[in-house]
Amino acid sequence: MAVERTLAILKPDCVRKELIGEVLRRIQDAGFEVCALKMLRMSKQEAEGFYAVHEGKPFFDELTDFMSSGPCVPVVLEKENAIADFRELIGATNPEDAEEGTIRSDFADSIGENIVHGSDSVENGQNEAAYFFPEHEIVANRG
Ligand code: FUP
Repeated sequence: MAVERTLAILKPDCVRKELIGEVLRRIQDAGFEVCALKMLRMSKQEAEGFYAVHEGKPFFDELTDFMSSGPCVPVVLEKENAIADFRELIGATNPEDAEEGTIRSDFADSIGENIVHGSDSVENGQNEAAYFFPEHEIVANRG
């Protein structure tokens, strides 16, 4: 299986609930390699850019308000089969539908405030990582 890159974002609710350490622990325990991370607060405009694919949807304004409401922690992760494995680890978008034991099932309050983002394709994993990090800040330690 190929090593893939995914972008996780520990969202503002994750930071507010003081769950950064807990969520990163779960991610590392699941075998993901942390290749870049930082804390920042997105402007409304940056959040709109990140979620441009959802522009025009009824939840777009609320989503981008929430994502710019406080600091978040973007994290570049690598692992074999990272895209699918990470989405399995975090669970369904709506925590009510998320499998027991997943991060969203355990920690998220609602579909809008669901603790963590994960890329949904290999192409988006690359593009979303580049939204936050220049390539020279993404460091893999394998081998
Ligand atoms: P996911 O890939 O699981 O993060 O989900 P989507 O890309 O479909 O949605 C991105 C974000 O939009 C979700 F994390 C939360 C928000 N959203 C809503 O608030 N309501 C919806 O009905 C769908 C998504």
